[in-house]
Amino acid sequence: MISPKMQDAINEQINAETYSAYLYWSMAAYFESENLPGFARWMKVQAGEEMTHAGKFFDYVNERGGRVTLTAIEAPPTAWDSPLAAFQAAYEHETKVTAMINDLVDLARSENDHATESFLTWYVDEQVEEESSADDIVQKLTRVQDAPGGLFMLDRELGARGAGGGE
Ligand code: OFO
Repeated sequence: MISPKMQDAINEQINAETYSAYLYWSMAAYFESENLPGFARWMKVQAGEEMTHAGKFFDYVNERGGRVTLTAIEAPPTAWDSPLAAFQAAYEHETKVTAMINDLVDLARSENDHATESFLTWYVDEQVEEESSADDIVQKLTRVQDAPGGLFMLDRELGARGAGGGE
């Protein structure tokens, strides 16, 4: 059985992961409004991944005999100054999520909850990928900033996400 403290902390993380999905949906809407459907697709795929992250926590709490409680999701921003600003915000958001996952690991350790510590390993590894994929696009956007047409080429590349074009 999971401790009430650990359960509550994971419930907060379910909220955070759902907020991530909401944030990326909002970024998808922004990219759609900018006529960048490839960027929008990338964000929609990312939002789907975030719901998978929330769902894995949801199932885990239940598996350990805990109780999932859902709380209000904060409204995300709705616009960014540029595609680069949006991806910088995504990268910064992921570094915050990494810190939250690390806090959960610390809590699992202090609770002597080996099962949760082991379960969280997947998220620790996933965050490395989350930060790196957002940062990769920040770097690419920085490079194409002054190149006309570069943004549209990148849009084509990002539009391949989830269509055999890699995650
Ligand atoms: Fe769930 O990894 Fe992003 O936020």
